[in-house]
Amino acid sequence: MSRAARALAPLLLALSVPAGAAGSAVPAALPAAASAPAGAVPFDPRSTDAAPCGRGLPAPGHAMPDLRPGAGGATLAVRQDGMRLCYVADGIADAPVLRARRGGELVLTLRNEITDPSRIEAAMAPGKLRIANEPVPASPGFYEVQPGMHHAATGATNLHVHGFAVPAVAPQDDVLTVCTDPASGSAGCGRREFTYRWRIPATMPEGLYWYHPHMHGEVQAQMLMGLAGAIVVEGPEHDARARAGVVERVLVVRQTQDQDAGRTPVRSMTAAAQAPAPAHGARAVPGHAIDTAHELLCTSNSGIDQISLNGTPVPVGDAPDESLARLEIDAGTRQYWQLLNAATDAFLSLSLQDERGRALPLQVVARDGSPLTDDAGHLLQPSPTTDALSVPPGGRLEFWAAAPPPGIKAALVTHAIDTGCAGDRLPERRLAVVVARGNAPARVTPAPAPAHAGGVRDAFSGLLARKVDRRRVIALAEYPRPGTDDQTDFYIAERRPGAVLRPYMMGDAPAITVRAGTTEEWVIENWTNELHTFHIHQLHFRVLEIDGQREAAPPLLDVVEVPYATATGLHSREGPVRPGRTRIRMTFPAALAGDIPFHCHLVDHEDNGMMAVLRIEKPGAPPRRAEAAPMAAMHHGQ
Ligand SMILES: [Cu+2]
Repeated sequence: MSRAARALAPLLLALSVPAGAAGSAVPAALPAAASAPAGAVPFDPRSTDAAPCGRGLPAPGHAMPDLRPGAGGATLAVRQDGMRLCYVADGIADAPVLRARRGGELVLTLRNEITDPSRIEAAMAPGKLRIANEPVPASPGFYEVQPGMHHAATGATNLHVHGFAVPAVAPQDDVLTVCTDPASGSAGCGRREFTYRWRIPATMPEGLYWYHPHMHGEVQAQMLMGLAGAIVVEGPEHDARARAGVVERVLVVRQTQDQDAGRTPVRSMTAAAQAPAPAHGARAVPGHAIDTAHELLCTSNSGIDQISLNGTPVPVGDAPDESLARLEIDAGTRQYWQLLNAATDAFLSLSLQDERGRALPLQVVARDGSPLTDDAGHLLQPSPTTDALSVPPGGRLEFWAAAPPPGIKAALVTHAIDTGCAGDRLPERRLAVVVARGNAPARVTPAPAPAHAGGVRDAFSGLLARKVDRRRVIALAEYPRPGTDDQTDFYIAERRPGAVLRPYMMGDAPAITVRAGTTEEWVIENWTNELHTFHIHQLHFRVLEIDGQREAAPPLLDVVEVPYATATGLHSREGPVRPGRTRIRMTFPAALAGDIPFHCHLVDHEDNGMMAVLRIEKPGAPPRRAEAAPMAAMHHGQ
């Protein structure tokens, strides 16, 4: 659950969302505005002084243009039009799909043209409560809970390349010290633009990655206002598909609203007062348990947040087909779809369904940029599935979609998801209509064989075969923020005796330090009434188990769900509350040494504290400088 970005609600209709700008100055084949309602402003993504983020909404099914920076790089400007922010390349305000090569360098200059940070603040300022929240009282046996605070929006922005196995060191993926200042307002970053040079390892899998701002405290606001885009790393598999004439589609789900206005806490099933933790002997023991008696309760949230597909709003409930993207596949063929969930907190659970609700098979190829492989790197080629495919915020899914049988109108559907009693409402929605074009052969031609049929080895191959050097338990918790701000404080902390729950602040020292080359197993525990996720920069991990269900083929991911807690009853042997648990294994390559953020990818949670830093130390290397200069100074100065 997150707080309302109420100011954004009226924006929705005016909001064009992501989509791409061409590498040339000409927008790539703007779709006919044929399906735009009469009277609507025609879509024009050209960025002008009068309309810095262009005009109108793209028609459903809009394909985002590509930007393929050459060796000299390209420039991506962040511009603002009132409550909208947009990525502009070559004069086109249509967040481009960045395209790069495996083993190549992606050079991009980010230029901050934000003119009015107060609008970002308006999107994130919490509502006021009539009755103040109380702090979580200190109780023997429980971890101390420190309150969070509001970070005022600065209008500074930066880029994170989500999923890239590149070091968290400037000019690569350093989100802790690199930022750019707005055209007016804060000058805490000391620069208006920054040139990123991401050196994509030859072993990094080709596939779907993405970019978004990572200014702690205002990530959600900047993303809701328009900032997120896809990155496709190309290589031999893409080349083979191109040679075979396969149609590829990049599908970006974004979120344009996060409304929790008027939510009213109600009795929580997991908020039963917890019996004091059993003390070992009579002496006082340091805190060793999570207080669930004071956590965020169940909430009644009447709103359903707006999401979009490639820039056009996804309707809720029955809606005419014309309001949806119409994705056509030549009869008897299949297409390669790369789907990014860039929503700020909406989970997806995807199926292709016919009109009677029967699922048609989809063949998954990759998740989170990683082809499905076993630990040795051999490609797994699971059969096409009719199971719903889960894509949490930040996650990606690449799959083959075959043309539906002749005469069948199918829909790409995201199913309703239970996010827990304090989570957001996520009803079933149709994202797109999917139909065959032309007359069908009864059988669909097979997908081309993978170019790397023998397998692919990346920085994380062999992870499961390694000895586990250390095991940790990481807890997720959340409590209403003390005072009259209608806000929640979020926490991620390693459980050890005497641990303190403290929301992340820019400049905080690393919470965990590991030596390069070591391997760890983490159990992420969710002690709250809502679904969370775990994401770590730079690294992919194997998911071993979720709530006791072992993964038969542990997937290699960079973001994973952590189920909500359940009430077990006061007399249960395991206590009144059992946390949701996700068990993962990670290794820390020396090539990725640096300070690596890990956090929940419901970005409001990250903004409000559910983030920490892991330091990978190179063996024998002198310790890195601990302070994170410009941004730390900026935030602490508030
Ligand atoms: Cu979360």
